[in-house]
Amino acid sequence: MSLALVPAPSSVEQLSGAPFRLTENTRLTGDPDAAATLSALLRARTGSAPADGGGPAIDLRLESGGAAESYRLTADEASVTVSGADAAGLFYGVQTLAQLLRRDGDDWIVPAVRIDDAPRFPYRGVMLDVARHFHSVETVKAYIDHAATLKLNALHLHLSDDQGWRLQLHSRPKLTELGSSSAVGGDAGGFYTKDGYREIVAHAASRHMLVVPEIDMPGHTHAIGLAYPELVEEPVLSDLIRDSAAARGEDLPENGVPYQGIAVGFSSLRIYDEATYDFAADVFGELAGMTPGPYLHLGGDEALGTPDDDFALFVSRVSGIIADLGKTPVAWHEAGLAPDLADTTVGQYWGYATPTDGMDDKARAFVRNGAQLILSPADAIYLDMAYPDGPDLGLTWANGPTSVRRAYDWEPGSLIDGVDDDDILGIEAPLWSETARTLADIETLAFPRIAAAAEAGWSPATGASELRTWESFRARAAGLGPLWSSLGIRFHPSPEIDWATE
Ligand code: TNX
Repeated sequence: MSLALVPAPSSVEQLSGAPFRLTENTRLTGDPDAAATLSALLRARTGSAPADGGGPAIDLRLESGGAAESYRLTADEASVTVSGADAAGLFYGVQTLAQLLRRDGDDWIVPAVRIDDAPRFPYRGVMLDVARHFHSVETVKAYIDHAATLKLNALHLHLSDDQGWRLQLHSRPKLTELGSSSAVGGDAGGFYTKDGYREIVAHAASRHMLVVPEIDMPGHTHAIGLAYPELVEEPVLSDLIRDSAAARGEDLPENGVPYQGIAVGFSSLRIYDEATYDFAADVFGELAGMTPGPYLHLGGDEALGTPDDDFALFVSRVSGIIADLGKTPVAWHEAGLAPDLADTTVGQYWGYATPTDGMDDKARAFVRNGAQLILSPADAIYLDMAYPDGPDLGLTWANGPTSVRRAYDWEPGSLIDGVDDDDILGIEAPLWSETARTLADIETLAFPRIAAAAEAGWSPATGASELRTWESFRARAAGLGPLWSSLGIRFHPSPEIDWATE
């Protein structure tokens, strides 16, 4: 029987001996943080957590020397030992242990096993768009908790877009005073206070997750104009924008009026006004001070309202502002060909799994500069795409609805010609929130496809492990249904997977 482990570990050996049996006498020993994490998982899954019994132990310990985020887990009849090379590795070993637990009659057991595991890529992210629909601190914390069970370690927050600005900044108070109250479809907006943002960052850190804040520029900036009209151009309304807005029955964007539609690519900051760069310096400067992680994302996607040369000039300057703050800029792949981009800028590729329209050229340009890429192939791991068989939720622009199988069937090392593992910082599964209003919407769109993304980021390359096939993934994911349910994750019960019921 295959063990329900996702993402697939680098090495799993099932041993022939008897399993470890949890009893009321089981002891948890070792690292207190890891013990607290395990207790919470055990309580959710089994209904109780071991007290301080005198019986066989589950020992959780730090043992330096291994690769970053790696762990080893051994279980037999006598004991379970999880040793992490660092706190993150130990946390991931504990997540694996929770996935191994299964019912045996009235008991809970851990099969006899030896696992050695380490991530393929250092960056394994999810993105949440809190601009199209605002999502509360509590919602974001729940998503962090659930994503971290899959060994994902970065949360990219898309904090601003045409529909709203979502982060309080003392340097620019009008952004939230005037630019935060709207959202798609006339729904309520909202924003994070500085303390709220810090709470998210701290909660993410407690789950070994880094927060990567994004302020999208120079397009996707309509809401900035509600606060600081002098910074923005008039909307550029292409035929496509007019036609699609009419088809959806939406109003066209108009400066000074909150935008509630879902068109993209009409807004732009003023490129030849120094006030724009003062603004970028204020915003990223204040954000740098609140963000312990190394990355600040400057956006750069779909700036269709900004002429190409102006766009190149803008992203070059703003990447320089971020680099001068001592942070590593991240930009969507469109920025790759800008001639004077800060050479540390990480690119985020959002083209298809089979690149079109030269998007791969733009992505390769970051690598030529000497930087790395984050891979987010839209028709595979854009978690906001509809399922072929799901609820009425999600968009379809990326090659139609996205099945779980399509989310799984791509390989980071062969996505973009000339981009090898060394050029890849990692993968990220974005979830844009045009249709996602609630935590349930977010989770239904994300799970189970987020598990396929996690496997692309963590597990050995396709072909390098017998576990890295759709059939294997399908069987392993099936076994996670009961764990996800016990954690309160409202996953889409996709008919592509034969879900275990217990
Ligand atoms: C594209 S791809 C976007 C977002 C939308 C999303 C909807 C990219 C970097 N930007 O502006 O929200 O599609 O799926």
